Amino acid sequence: MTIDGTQDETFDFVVIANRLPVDRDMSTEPPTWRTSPGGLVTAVAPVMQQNRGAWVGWAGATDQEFDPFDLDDMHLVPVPLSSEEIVRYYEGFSNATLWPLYHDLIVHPEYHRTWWDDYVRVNERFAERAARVASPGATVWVHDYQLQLVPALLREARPDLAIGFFNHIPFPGWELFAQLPWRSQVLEGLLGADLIGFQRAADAANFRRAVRINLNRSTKDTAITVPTADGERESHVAHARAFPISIDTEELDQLAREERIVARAREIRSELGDPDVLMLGVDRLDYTKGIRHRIKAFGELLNDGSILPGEATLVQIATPSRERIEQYRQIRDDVELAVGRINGEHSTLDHQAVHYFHHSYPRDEMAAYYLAADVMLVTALRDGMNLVAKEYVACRTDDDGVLVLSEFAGAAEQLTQAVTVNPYDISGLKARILMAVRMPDAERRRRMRAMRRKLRTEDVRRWSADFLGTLRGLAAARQGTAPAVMQ
Ligand code: ADQ
Repeated sequence: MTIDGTQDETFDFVVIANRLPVDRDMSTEPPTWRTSPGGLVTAVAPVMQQNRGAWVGWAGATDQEFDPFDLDDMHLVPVPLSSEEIVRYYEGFSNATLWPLYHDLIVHPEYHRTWWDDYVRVNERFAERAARVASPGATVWVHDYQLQLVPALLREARPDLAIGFFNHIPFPGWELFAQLPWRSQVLEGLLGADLIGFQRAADAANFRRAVRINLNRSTKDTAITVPTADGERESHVAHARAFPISIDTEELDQLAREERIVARAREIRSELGDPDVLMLGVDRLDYTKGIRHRIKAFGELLNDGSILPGEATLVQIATPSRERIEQYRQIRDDVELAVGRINGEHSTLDHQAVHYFHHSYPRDEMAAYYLAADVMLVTALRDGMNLVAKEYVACRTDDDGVLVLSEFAGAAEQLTQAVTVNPYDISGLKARILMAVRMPDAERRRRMRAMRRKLRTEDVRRWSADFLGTLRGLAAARQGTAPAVMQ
């Protein structure tokens, strides 16, 4: 039932994610909804439109309830969250417990029972809303670490559904995951799905190993047999394997070919004083992204004279992120201090060593920056995939540019022609940056062409089609029917 007492409509395809792909525009009277485009929307929008889809998620405003509504061919089902739940479930358990735990403990995860209680409560609310809007036998796709309990809750309420889960961030090795006081509940939550997708094969293997050790269940290849809650009989077989996410390659390629974007890229270079080498970093301002390590390496290259002042400029674009969490305030201070130091030592009136921007840019501007940059620095300490690396390659319509890519980002498994780095090794990082700066023209083009070829086929539509095709096949096998065709 909705707030006004009408019956819920039901849908054959339901996406569940922490956030709805919309923002509330308060400047109009009454306030209106605007879609906020993102990778996930691109991936699932075609499936949504062709299969009568709904999206269940938080609308971004605390302590407010909204009825479901339609926007841009999507049916959106808002899940209300109180400001206290945002503190405990979202900023707390999701982003100060799970996020650091799943990213190699780069900062210490905090374990609080009150945060866990709210995580459970909010997961139950998401599952309950989704169960109400899914039609019989519907396909439901749950996204990310904030909602790991939803698959089992849904299976209990609606065993008829085909349930998929995709984890956008890494899944840690058992030695780290074992710290989580609620580890078995999280594993059981995920195992409610027919298909559990991860970015890398290593993440899926970590998950299956945790299931073997912690739940004492056997696994065979990707399959895990899950008993019913009473342990009596076999409930279903869950599969855990890799589905590396990607980008809308074609759309970015087209965008980067537009004359206005090419002109803007030229303009950016000229506004920066036409440096010989333009290096670029683009990240959410997050301690996992290795921004400090990259700036340190660049600073040392200037200090020891390997790069001459005036030869190279580093542009660091950092999107504000999770600013109410202490460690995020800290990383911002650290980065800004480091940028200030380098500029103090190496900038002149007509040349600035580092340009630092702490804001978001529209897509067009991002494409122009990618096209303008000779060297892209992706130095994450741990990253599920890292779409920035793939976006850079997709925008290089000139087949030029060098990607320096952390071996700890999932993207390194597909973009094998990048210059790979271990960002913890500052001397190694400096050497690889120099290699990128000095790379001969022919080698740059050979590497870039190979990466572009790969992304042309391995794009985000292929990712969602692979995942959903596999999920439907598994669910059909479980029910002993032919797989329903997803368009
Ligand atoms: P994120 O940690 O957010 O995603 P990433 O994959 O790099 O990391 O995606 C960031 C997105 O934000 C990119 O599309 C990028 O263009 C955009 N962006 C970054 N800075 C911006 C700015 N200043 N202005 C405008 N846009 C900006 C999580 C995981 C990743 C995984 C993705 C998808 O942490 O590992 O790749 O989900 O699964």
